[in-house]
Amino acid sequence: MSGGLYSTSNKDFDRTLDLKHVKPYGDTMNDGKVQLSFTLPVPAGDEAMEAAKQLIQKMGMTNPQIVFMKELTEGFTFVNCYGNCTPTVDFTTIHVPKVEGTHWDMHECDDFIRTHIGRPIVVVGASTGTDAHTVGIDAIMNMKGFAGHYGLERYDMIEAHNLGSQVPNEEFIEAAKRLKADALLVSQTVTQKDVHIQNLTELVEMLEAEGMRDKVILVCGGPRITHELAKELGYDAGFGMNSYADDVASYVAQQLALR
Ligand code: B12
Repeated sequence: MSGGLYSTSNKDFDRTLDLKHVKPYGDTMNDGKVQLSFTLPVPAGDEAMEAAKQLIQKMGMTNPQIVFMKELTEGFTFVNCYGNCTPTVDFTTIHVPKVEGTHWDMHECDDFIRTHIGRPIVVVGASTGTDAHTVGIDAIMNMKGFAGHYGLERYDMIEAHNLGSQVPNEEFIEAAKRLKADALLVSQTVTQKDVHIQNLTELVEMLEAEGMRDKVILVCGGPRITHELAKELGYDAGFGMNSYADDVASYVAQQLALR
């Protein structure tokens, strides 16, 4: 096989990969090996191990093995398990909606904004609602950036305002108005009981009520955010894990130029 994603030496070595029936890889193709860990609300001991075994069998796995068990606190047991997954997925039918456009680095983004917009873009970001996680939004906005990608504060042609965490939607909107934001960046990390859905939805409704929704580029991001979810909730784009300042800067600059 020549070129592309599947031209690795492993694939050339093992020709039993069937993209219509993909299952996890442990140490041989199609072995289906899965490692999972969870906590059971029962005391640590043989009965907890047996319960964990039965559970992973009920999850559709064969050859269940409990390889680690520890009492977390009285009445709670943490386990690490291995099992062989039997279901498969058809990789050839998978389609994941993604943010479209050209990806540029910081200098290319600055050049594009200078040439096509002719003024700095105002970006206001925050971790909103009750969410106290700041590391994600800081990774995108702070001067030093994250994983070798400078943050938006470093861009010559982006005026970046990072409002921090636990910013109520009302305050976020007030800041957007005061700063005349072109783009709003919302970070959401906590997804327990779908709190992110409620909070992200509330922001869209409030922006609509203020007549501001169409006047800003609205972007959300976080480890459990997908572009598909963001679009469903009324956002222009969504960025998940492994996204960086240059991804969002490229997107915002191109969108603003289009508008
Ligand atoms: C550090 C941390 C904390 C710190 C936060 C400190 C701080 N100043 O941020 C503290 C200790 C305060 C904390 C508190 C809590 N935490 Co916490 N925390 C974490 C931890 C360990 C790391 C998160 C992190 O910093 N990641 C690193 C950054 C760089 O990654 P990221 O956020 O994914 O960001 C990247 C992308 O997602 C994206 N991105 C993020 N935001 C945005 C925004 C835009 C616009 C764009 C474009 C991109 C983007 O770009 C970033 C760079 O690639 C995670 C576990 C984990 N390992 O992930 C738990 C975790 C997130 N926490 C969790 C929980 C439950 C909590 C608490 C509720 C615990 C509690 N019961 O009190 C509280 C929340 C309090 C609150 N009101 O929010 C859970 C969330 C589970 C869930 N599904 O909701 C996790 C997953 C731990 C777990 N496994 O249970 N936490």
